[in-house]
Amino acid sequence: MSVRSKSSEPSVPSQAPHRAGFACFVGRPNAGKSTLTNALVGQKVAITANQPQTTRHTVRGIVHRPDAQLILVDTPGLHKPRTLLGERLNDVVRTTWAEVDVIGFCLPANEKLGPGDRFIAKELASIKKTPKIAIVTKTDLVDGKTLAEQLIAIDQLGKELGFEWAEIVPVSAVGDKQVGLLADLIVPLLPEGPALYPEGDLTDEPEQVMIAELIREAALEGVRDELPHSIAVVVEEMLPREDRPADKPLLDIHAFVYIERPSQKGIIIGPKGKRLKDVGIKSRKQIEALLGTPVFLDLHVKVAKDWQRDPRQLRKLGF
Ligand SMILES: Nc1nc2c(ncn2[C@@H]2O[C@H](COP(=O)(O)OP(=O)(O)OP(=O)(O)O)[C@@H](O)[C@H]2O)c(=O)[nH]1
Ligand SMILES: [Mg+2]
Repeated sequence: MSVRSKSSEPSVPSQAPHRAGFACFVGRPNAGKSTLTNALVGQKVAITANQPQTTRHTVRGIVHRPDAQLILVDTPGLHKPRTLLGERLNDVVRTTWAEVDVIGFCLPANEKLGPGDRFIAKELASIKKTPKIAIVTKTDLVDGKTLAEQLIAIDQLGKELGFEWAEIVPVSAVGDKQVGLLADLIVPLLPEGPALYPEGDLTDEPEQVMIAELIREAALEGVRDELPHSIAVVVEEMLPREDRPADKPLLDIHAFVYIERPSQKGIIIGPKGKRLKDVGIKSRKQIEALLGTPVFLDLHVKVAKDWQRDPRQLRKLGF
């Protein structure tokens, strides 16, 4: 086992060759993959929420360093699928980990290893050629003893399955602990080569998708049970408002918030439309920060009956 802490941080030799490559974060839903991706990139490229299955497609976040370009591929949480959407998401994760140079398996420090983690670890064990780093997330939530026990359990899990973790690294994305160290440990595992993305690019997400995600993130806040899974957002149109003076532009964005059943409409809209209005205000601020221009956000709620289970609806919603 090689648990790293700051004191054992490897120093990068000045003549080290430039490296560039891909590392994906996998793990159960809610393990902290997207929060860690954002912390490493230094900007929000993936939405996060205290709900499982927040991430629904792979999101690339790009870390630029003098010695390397590290492309992080944040993936949807791997889980037992209950819907066609769930199956599609799991397929996406498996395709991704077959294509990357390093796999980062995220396990929250504050939850004991469970069947879900074992299931993922078992699948990872069959990918022999790719180095696997175990990342213990959310270390700010536990004391030293709990963390130590978790590190030992993870080491043991690798041994049981017949492989050795390349590293076991405890991090806290929220507390900004050992996030830089994690990048230092991944970089030497990347192939030598020139940068793959232009300097300054932090993600390759299309603007329209990022906007839809920011709206979904705002819509997820405070909803419970099945509703988070039922929400999908699509940006239908983005147009600069006509007849505006050049120094006072306004961008009109029309978006639909989809739900699965008419009965969910009232919850999303809220009494007298208040909830939807709040979602609009909150996401508009973030969209304006992202685009650097004032925005008029027009949100409509629409029912797409049982879209998570319907192949045609899934296709329409981009899955
Ligand atoms: N205290 C603490 N909370 C964290 C940390 N990292 C993530 N969280 C919280 O854990 C929850 C889940 O985080 P996400 O980053 O959305 O988790 P995820 O693994 O991407 O989840 P899915 O996309 O659903 O698979 C959010 O409420 C985060 O704020 C951390 O380092 N410390
Ligand atoms: Mg996520």
